[in-house]
Amino acid sequence: MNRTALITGATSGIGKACAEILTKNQFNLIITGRRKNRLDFLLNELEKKHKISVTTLCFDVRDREETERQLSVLKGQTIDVLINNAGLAVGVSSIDQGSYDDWDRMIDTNVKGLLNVSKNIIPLMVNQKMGQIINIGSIAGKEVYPNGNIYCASKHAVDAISQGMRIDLLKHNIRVTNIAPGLVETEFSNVRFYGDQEKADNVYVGLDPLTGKDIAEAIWFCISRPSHVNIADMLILPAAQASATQVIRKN
Ligand code: NDP
Ligand code: 8X3
Repeated sequence: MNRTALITGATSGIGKACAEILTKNQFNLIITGRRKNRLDFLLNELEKKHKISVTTLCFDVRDREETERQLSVLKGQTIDVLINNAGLAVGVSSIDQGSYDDWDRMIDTNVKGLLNVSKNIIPLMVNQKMGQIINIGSIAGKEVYPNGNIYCASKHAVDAISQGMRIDLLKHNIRVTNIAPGLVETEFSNVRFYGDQEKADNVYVGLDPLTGKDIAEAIWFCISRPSHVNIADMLILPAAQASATQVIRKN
């Protein structure tokens, strides 16, 4: 029987690449995001290519009531895997210059949004007596870099939440994995720089960044392990990156 995964933030980047690799491996999917046209497009594309079913749920993970309402349609379904991927960085500012609005967007999406989704899915997994949760953290959850302050704080929170989930859900046979990527070229930097594509492109100039597919393949490795194996934590960097601040660029 096909297994089922729920992926948040599947409309681009890492989440979309996860949707592609999971359907290729015969998973049925529930994909979420705020951009309905992209969700619909992905549904058509994936269902055409593979003999699987895709459900789309369009909502903002920051909206707790709406998240609960949308996810309530899943009651009674088996959810084998939850990929908590939806997230973003907004701005690159020194702590004394940052805006409340940017801080709220990051904390409300990366931390509270992840919790809003998890709170609705974990009870299903507890009932099933099995499950796997993949939280997308970051190298920014392992290190802090200049002007990364609140984004780093939000990803350190994801790292801590992954550890807490692993401890508390042990008795329920729910495996928890924290994935911590370095530089991945997606829409991430475009969002971080408020749509300034030139600034976004500069982040990756002179180096080969990771792709969403690289991260999705690592996630697939975690998901495809036998049930007695849990990959607890994975830091994945481009070969040109040694730490959050150390990269080597070609001239
Ligand atoms: P993208 O911007 O390409 O994708 C982000 C996804 O998150 C989109 O599908 C977006 O969907 C969704 N999303 C953002 N905000 C919300 C929201 N409020 N409600 C619902 N969905 C939301 O970036 P990435 O693929 O790179 O990012 C995915 C994850 O990976 C993030 O958690 C990010 O922090 C993390 N990460 C990224 C790295 C990188 O270098 N790119 C490195 C390390 C971690 P929509 O806009 O349709 O709502
Ligand atoms: C995204 C990677 O280095 O921009 O989490 O924080 S970084």
